[in-house]
Amino acid sequence: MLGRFFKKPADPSKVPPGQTVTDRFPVLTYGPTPRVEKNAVEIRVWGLAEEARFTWEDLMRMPQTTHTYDIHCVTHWSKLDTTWTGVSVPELMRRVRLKPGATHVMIHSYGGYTTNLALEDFVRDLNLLAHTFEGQDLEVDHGGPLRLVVPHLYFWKSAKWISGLEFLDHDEPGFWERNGYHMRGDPHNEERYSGPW
Ligand SMILES: Nc1nc2c(c(=O)[nH]1)N[C@H]1C(S)=C(S)[C@@H](COP(=O)(O)O)O[C@H]1N2
Ligand SMILES: [Mo]
Repeated sequence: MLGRFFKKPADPSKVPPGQTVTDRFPVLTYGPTPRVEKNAVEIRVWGLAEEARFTWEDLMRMPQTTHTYDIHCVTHWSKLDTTWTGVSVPELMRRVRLKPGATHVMIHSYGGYTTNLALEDFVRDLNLLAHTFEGQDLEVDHGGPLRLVVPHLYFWKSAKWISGLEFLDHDEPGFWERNGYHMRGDPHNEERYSGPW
């Protein structure tokens, strides 16, 4: 039987439609890779929240969480059972004072990448500001020292080299969303692209 050639047969109910499971970890970066030292990493908060800055040290002092889950790229690969460690978004958000009316967040990255999320997609226990992948420092190509991981949406929402959170009272497209990707990006509904094209 073919099955015995696969180390770890994928449970098809876990794999969203149109996705193929890979054991590799492709790098998908638009433009140059920014290099930021750990002790230079800061998360700036502005918009509909009291302005704040969280340094690398601040983040390391927060409780750290490890999760294992699947990631799904809009270019049709999925990787199962990836293990990430970092600060959970709700843990960070306990230290952020939102202003009335905030409904969305624009995630900003070193290098200028942006991506938008509704607060209910952002503030979830499984979402991490991750610095560790499979027990090792996150490689710079994969977003090290610090990236967002939002496993329930396509992986372009998981901004690498995260640098800022801009809270908004409306939804706005980020980099890929302005270039035709879906505003939300739920892989189980195949929310890959938006618009009539
Ligand atoms: N800052 C930044 N974050 C980014 C990207 C990027 O180009 N720049 N690419 C996104 C896309 S399209 C994907 S699929 C994932 C890829 O992450 P990986 O390179 O670790 O596989 O990162 C996302 N986060
Ligand atoms: Mo992607």
